[in-house]
Amino acid sequence: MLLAIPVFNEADSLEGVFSEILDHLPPEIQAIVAIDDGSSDGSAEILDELSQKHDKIFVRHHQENHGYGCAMIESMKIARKHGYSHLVTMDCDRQHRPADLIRFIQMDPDIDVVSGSRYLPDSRTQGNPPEDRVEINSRITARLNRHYEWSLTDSFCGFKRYRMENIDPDQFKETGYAFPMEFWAFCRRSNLLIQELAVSRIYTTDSRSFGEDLDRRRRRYRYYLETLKSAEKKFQVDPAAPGASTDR
Ligand SMILES: Nc1nc2c(ncn2[C@@H]2O[C@H](COP(=O)(O)OP(=O)(O)OP(=O)(O)O)[C@@H](O)[C@H]2O)c(=O)[nH]1
Ligand SMILES: [Mg+2]
Repeated sequence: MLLAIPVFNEADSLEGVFSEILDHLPPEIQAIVAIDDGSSDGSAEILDELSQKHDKIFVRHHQENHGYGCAMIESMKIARKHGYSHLVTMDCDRQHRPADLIRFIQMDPDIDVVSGSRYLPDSRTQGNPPEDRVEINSRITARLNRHYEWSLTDSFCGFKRYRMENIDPDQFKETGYAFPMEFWAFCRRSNLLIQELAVSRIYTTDSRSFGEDLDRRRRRYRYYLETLKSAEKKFQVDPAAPGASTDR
């Protein structure tokens, strides 16, 4: 199993997060790859040092920032190329608990996508997410559930386990934060088996807030929805369920 960690300007978190990962590293995880995406805050150097010290840690550097989705696609390509059956992805901004890694690994290996959820009754909470995050997530999640007859509770969690056999990374083109939209449309088209797993919801700082500006919130929602709709077209997903025309 491969663990991939997208990194963009996380110098303050990296040492702490990696030391916790190494403390909790299940033996099933054979390698850890960090995708440093043009960080300019010293993250690149910290990652290089970590990889020099630990055999299991590898780093890919991008000279320029290509986006979160690009790092996800690249991680999948690495997993495929090196023959890993499963890929786990985890953020390194202290919002995911390395102690939860083992729980992803213990899930039935035949599940195609084990998707972390911060909104299940068993999800432990620490701090409160910005209200716009909750709103956008719940609207998009409801839209997916309505059209696909799913029962997801969190469609934007980056803590996931992918079984690579049925996932072809060449199918994906979305390089930004809307990557999960393209991925869910693909899951639906390919009828993948998805199961959520309760993970912690940790928001101890609001410095990441995109702001409360309604226009920006609406723009972000539209960007997610448009990405989802164009992925549905590309993958010929039939959004036949009632309510399809009510989205704005
Ligand atoms: N490779 C890469 N990683 C990124 C990029 N943007 C963010 N990341 C990493 O992806 C993870 C999630 O990014 P966040 O910006 O925290 O996204 P989020 O957790 O969905 O949003 P918040 O709720 O604001 O925390 C972190 O580990 C980031 O360092 C990017 O452009 N490229
Ligand atoms: Mg985050």
